[in-house]
Amino acid sequence: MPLKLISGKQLFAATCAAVFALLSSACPQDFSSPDQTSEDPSTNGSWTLCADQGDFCEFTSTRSVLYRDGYRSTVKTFTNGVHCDGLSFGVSSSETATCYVSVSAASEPVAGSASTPVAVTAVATYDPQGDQSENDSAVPNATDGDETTSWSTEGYDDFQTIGKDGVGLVVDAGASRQLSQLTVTTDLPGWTAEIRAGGSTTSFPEAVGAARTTARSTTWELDGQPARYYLIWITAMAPDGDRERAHVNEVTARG
Ligand SMILES: [Ca+2]
Ligand SMILES: [Ca+2]
Repeated sequence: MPLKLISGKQLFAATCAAVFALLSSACPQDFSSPDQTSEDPSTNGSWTLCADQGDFCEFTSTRSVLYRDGYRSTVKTFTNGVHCDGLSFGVSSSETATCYVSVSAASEPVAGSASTPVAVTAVATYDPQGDQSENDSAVPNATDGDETTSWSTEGYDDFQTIGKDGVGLVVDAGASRQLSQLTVTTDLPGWTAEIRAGGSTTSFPEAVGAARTTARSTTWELDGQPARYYLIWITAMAPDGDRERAHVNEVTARG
């Protein structure tokens, strides 16, 4: 076997594995299968320690944050701080974990981060303070892959004065999962929406993306618990001829 420098933790892991094997018992998984080893922030000047497990890692703007548990690291991108726990990073929590924040603001997803496209399907509308429907037959247009087709709200004369908090379009992530971004394209920019999440197509208890006024393409950075259904909760319309509406041409997401 070639001579190889190993760290104290690797030595501990190897010793642990040997001892536990003798005892016919299982080793803690983190020590026996280091399958997610990546950066070591303690030897890399681009990271700063920001919180221990359970504490809040505070920062402004959008940064990469590294959750380090033993020699296993998981990197995700967050905006304006994040709780340092496994839930935030999609891994199991460890009492000994620590979080590191990138020194520079993140402009692109960090190489090796978990951000990947997630297929979402528009499945329903949401009009709880109205007639419980909102151009339902056009729902498929929002995720048909065709930028020229869209789902639209109904036409309103003056949405702000009719007594509704909002109307929305529901997209299905296929299973409960944590989305990091939701992007909407529209041929009618200027309406405002926040993103909410829930376990059914009729209840969205958690706000996961702050209100934004749309451009032709608008990306919400999402921060919340895993959920299957995500609601584009439209709270202000854009002028559309002599009425007000919101159009959603396409919805895409990243995990
Ligand atoms: Ca309606
Ligand atoms: Ca479309």
